[in-house]
Amino acid sequence: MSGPARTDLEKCMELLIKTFHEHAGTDSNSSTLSRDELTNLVKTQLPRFVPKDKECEQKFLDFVDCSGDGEVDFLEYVTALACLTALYHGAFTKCGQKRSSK
Ligand SMILES: [Ca+2]
Repeated sequence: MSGPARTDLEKCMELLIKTFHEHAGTDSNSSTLSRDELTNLVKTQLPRFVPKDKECEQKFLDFVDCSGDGEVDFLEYVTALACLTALYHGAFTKCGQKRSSK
């Protein structure tokens, strides 16, 4: 792609897409993440968000797989990441407020 250099946010978007396809392509269906592929993606790419126990892991997987079909498509993946980013932003902002109020 020509034109101006990619911004950090554009690079971030490309990384989201690349990460999805790298993990979705490890079984016969490369257009969705199976539960195993999603679990592997979270453990390798989002270690801070790995559920603490099997029950939490199941709830997390159910949350990401909105349609409940056992597969996570790209829209479900980016929606879950947007939600996690919002939570992370909230925690990050609270930490910043605590630091600046001292
Ligand atoms: Ca797959």
